[in-house]
Amino acid sequence: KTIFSRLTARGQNMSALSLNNSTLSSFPTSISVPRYNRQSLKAGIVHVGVGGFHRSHQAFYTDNYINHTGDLSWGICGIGLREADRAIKQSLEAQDYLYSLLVKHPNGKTDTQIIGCLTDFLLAPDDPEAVINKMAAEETQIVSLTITEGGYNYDPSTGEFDFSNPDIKHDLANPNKPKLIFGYLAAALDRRRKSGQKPFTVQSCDNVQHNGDVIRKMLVTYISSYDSELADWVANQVSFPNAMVDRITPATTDKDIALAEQLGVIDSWPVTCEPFHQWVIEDKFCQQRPAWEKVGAQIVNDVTPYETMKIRLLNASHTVMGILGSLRGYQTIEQTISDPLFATVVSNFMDNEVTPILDDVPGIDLSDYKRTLIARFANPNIKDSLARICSQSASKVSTFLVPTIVENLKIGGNGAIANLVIAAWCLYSDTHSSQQGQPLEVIDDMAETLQQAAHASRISPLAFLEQPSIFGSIIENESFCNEYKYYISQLYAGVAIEQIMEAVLSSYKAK
Ligand code: CS2
Repeated sequence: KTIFSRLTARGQNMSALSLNNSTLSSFPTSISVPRYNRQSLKAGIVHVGVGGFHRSHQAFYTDNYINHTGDLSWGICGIGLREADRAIKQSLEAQDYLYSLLVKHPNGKTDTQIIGCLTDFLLAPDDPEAVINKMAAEETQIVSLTITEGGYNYDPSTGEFDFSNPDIKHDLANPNKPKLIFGYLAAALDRRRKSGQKPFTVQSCDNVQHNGDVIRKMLVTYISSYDSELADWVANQVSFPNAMVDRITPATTDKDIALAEQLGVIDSWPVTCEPFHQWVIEDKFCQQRPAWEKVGAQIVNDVTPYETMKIRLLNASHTVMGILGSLRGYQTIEQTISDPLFATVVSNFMDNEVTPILDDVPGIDLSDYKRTLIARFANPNIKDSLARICSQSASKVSTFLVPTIVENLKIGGNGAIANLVIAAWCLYSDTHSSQQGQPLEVIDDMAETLQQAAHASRISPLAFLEQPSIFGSIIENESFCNEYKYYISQLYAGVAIEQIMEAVLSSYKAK
């Protein structure tokens, strides 16, 4: 949606104030505002990908940090790499880079916090040079990323960098006008090295297992293809901390814009989120960093057990509910988890398919963690749409779910629910509709390829699995395939997803 259609959504509050520097001091005390001098902020952080999640998570932590310490060196300059980011640029620009965060509690209460730590926004397609300069600037100490699971450009079946991507070919041929993150980081780091400056830390905030290690490997591979000296310098001098990030952040709707106004803020793009938030960061920064631990982040030596737990329990359960719930005709996570059958399937998935393959997580009781997850999913005030959850499922399924399936196959563990989800995703990708025939909004860069592969299942039931970039080699596992074929035949025969779920649960009980 463009900012212009957003501005047409209005609430009913005559005393609501527009959001900009001049109104900041006039908000009522029910709305918290930055307590620091925004004009003196320096942008120590350049952040790529200013979506809702960045605004509810890293920017929220950073704003709290600045409020708490008065340290003004950690403003954030936002970067959008795609033309589609123009709308958020326009919205922020018109509001002096301020926005409101609406924290929605299960009891219906909403807290409003105006976040002030964004200082600027650059749209890369308008001026790639300005983006490279900004990253290369002395004051930039961290370049952080939320570029989504797909943005890391690796082939999940091999874990290797995908040089066949046409945008990568473009960027290698046009190093000063790149499209993707690798070209920007490479150009900026090259300038820093040549001018004798220290590099910045590259800090990933995506739901990718070992996100720091992955971005490091991809970037170094990319640069090695044309400049081995720079590649060595990056490998040795730049740090790439791994991190686990967590806060459920639904897509902003017109209702949220109206709600912000009712609460007193006229904001063309507020962000809504749940109260829960967690950030576990490895302390590997080649330059300074904000002491985010002062406002609740956990700094650890090894983030692996936390990120595995979070991705495989939270994100994967989201995918389970997203796909099964969509076929059933549900619209939101909360609606899906309120159906006892779906709640039971999700708990069984977590307990029987994921928990057995998780390592111990220091300081975390997994049963509590799972109970909290169910409560978070059920927050009636958070309307997290299944369309958001199912968007870019190709990269989500391969990141969140396939590793669990593969590990269970290795140890002979349970995998019936994950298997059913893959079969259900095939039907979903084929028909783009619920089982009752309501059309589903499918947002996936791979939608067409998925649809073709899914459609072929009508003749050759395993066709959908013949996509190694998503499923690796699970098609070679006979017992997986036999079970999968059964689900495919049921689904294509029109058997209701609830009935198949019931059957899976009773087979669990029988075991
Ligand atoms: C979701 C995540 O997009 C998804 O599939 O699972 O956006 C999830 O809400 C966040 O990772 C929560 O931290």
